[in-house]
Amino acid sequence: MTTTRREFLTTTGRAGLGLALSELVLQGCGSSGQRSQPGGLERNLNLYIWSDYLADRTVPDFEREFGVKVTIDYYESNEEVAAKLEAGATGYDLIVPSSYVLAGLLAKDLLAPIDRGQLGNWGNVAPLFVDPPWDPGNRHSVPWQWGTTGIAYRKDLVEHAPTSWSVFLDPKLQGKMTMLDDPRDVIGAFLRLDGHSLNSVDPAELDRAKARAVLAKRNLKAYVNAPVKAQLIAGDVWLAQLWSGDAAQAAAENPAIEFVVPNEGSTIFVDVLVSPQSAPHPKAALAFMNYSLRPAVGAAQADKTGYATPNAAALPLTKLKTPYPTAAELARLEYQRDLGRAGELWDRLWTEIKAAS
Ligand code: SPD
Repeated sequence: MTTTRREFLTTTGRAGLGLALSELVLQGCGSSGQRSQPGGLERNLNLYIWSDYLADRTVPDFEREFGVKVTIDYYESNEEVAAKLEAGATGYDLIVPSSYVLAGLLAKDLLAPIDRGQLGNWGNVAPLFVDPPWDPGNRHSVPWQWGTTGIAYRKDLVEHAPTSWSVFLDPKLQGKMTMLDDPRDVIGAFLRLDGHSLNSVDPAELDRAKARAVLAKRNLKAYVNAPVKAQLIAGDVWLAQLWSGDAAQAAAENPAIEFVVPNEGSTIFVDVLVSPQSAPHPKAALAFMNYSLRPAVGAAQADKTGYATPNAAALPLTKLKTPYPTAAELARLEYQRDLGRAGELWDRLWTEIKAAS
């Protein structure tokens, strides 16, 4: 893996010493110390990220090259990471929420601005993710990976390939289906089924989506996120609402697993690297952001996780070249947006859906 001169200068403040310097510094100070390296790069980084969202070499290669020890914690939902930060959790240097979560965190002044002049690899970001509505000027976030929400299914077990969110209302598949443990995706799917925006704040539209979700719940085995992969692979679950990359990971283990975006449309999401204001190691966080934008790192990420890369320079290097969506495709895909005050109504409906029998 190569480091550009600009990137190297940014992260170490020195030219020409590279990997050897990192290794020397590590040997000199021990791997757990908090002293910073030459150039001010701290020696630790605390990453809080979705499960199954890292290629095998992403973190070890960063640690070795930059002389930074990375500690990783995992979460399974946007609600989990947002709640933790809003409750005052400190210690994280980087988190990876979906783009719509930013508005709430920014409103509470929980995110640190990024000095993009320090991101030598920024030019690799595809135009679709530059100056986006969720982060004007990309002041606080770096895109990590993007994907869609759809339906993963076992083509050898279900009689008909699903094409609609209405499949979850079909009692023939009772006990063999799951939906995501994610209010935005579950309620959003039933809003789309009725032809509404998955960001609706209209109480009547939301009531109908809730009623459908409650009906569907009778047919579900569970609400579950990433761990459903093993159940699909084993055949305990035949059909699951799932994110594209997790579906691709399952399909890599069992080729009878297919993934479809329903005709009514669905979510397109981008998860983004952001650094909390309270980050104890802000320079290491910035170095990781810049590292993540290298073409080879982006390509390895896409190939391992099945999620698409927002890195235009990485795309040609990927084995599975997921193209950026066309205008026609974007017409039936929606980014989730912050719901503002209607978030409370969504929370109440989700609580009622979860409590329904
Ligand atoms: N295993 C990685 C999962 C990442 C999913 N992010 C999706 C967010 C949808 N709103």
